[in-house]
Amino acid sequence: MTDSYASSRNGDLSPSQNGHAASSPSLGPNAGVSSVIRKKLMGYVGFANLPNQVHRKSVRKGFQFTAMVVGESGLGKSTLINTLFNTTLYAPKEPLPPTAERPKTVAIESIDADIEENGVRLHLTVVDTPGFGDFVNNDDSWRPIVENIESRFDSYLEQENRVNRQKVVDNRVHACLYFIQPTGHSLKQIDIEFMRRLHTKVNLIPVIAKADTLTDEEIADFKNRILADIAHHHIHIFQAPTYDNEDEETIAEAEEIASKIPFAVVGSDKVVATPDGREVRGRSYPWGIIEVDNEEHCDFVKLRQMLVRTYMEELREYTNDVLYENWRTEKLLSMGVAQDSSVFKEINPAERMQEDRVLHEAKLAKMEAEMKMVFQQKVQEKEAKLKQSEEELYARHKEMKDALDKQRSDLEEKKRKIESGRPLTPEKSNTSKKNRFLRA
Ligand SMILES: Nc1nc2c(ncn2[C@@H]2O[C@H](COP(=O)(O)OP(=O)(O)O)[C@@H](O)[C@H]2O)c(=O)[nH]1
Ligand SMILES: [Mg+2]
Repeated sequence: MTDSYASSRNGDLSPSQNGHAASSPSLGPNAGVSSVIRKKLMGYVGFANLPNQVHRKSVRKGFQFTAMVVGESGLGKSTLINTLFNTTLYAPKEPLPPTAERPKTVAIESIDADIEENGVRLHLTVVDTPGFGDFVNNDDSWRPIVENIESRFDSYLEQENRVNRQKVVDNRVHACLYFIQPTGHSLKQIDIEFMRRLHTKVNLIPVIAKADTLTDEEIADFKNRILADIAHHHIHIFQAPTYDNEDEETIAEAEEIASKIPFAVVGSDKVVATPDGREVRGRSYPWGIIEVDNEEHCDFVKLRQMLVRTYMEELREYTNDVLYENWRTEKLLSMGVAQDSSVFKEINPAERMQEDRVLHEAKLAKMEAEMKMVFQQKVQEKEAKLKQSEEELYARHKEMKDALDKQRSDLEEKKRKIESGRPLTPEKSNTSKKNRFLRA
């Protein structure tokens, strides 16, 4: 399905209005740095053309953007998508006959469209979630949606791990428009549950559906209560980053957009004639006409600016750098593939030293224990040896003592014989020698 539209009013993708390319952090060497030294150049260098280079590349490749719409049926999701991209992405739907078999779960449907405007191509995918919140029990309505978002992450991860990464198709959901019923009260349980489950996986953009059913005052109160609920439940909705090297106009625009969240929107793909003779996209009521492109009437224009003109690139970047990256780390960890965090994370030197010291101490303790063990072993060996030689010594000592005892008894025997006057039997030469000496 290819639709081409080139209205100058909606020139969101035209090169001259391409606000997001110039403010993309991947371009700005100053982005994110708080103390930027501003210098005057002495002549023309040429890098001012950088945004155009990136832009040209993107124009050649085309932009790929995936938006998801979630909300109870009949809140105007399909109508708003048609209004946003000014095409009939969704054909008018015939209401189901009362006898028709109705689906029992949230279905996920996606529609692809190539839209071209002033030579810029946008490959748009819209993921619709019919059935969300339509059942008696909606406790698990969020589940198929989370699964869908994660399976898109899965497919991207799988492509990233391929050897050939030339043709990576990015099917990840870059933004999720969450339609809040215009009750004028506050968020419902199902809204809170959905946002709590999804806010770490997708850029959430809350919108108040069919805002033409509420008065200005009611809308202002409702917005405040919604924001309070969101803050109370620590839900993170998409916030546009701000760069400090931006001009006042851009900053003012960013503030203006931020001040309208949650956007109170009205959708219509019909053109109606106003009493003063203009042809506008809007809804006609007996008491007047509500114009979707009129900022006095609703926040539709601001929502479109955020989604298409100003922050499309930021939404894609945040999806890739934060949401997908967190999911990937968690996934790898759960698979037991521990990422060496020291490679990726910034290192705090004090923490690092502390870690090193603990490691070093553990190593020392281990060495000490080993040395003790070796020492004890050696001592035991030595003791055993000593014991053995002691026994040997003792045996020898006994032997010698026995021999001596025998000699003494022999001598005493001899002495007794001599004293009794019996002649000595010449036994040994040394005794006879001794006797000779004695005689001399
Ligand atoms: N009052 C009002 N009605 C709307 C608006 N947007 C859509 N509708 C109507 O609401 C009905 C359901 O719209 P649809 O886009 O099919 O809702 P979906 O089920 O959320 O996709 C249709 O009759 C629309 O004409 C709106 O902003 N205000
Ligand atoms: Mg629909």
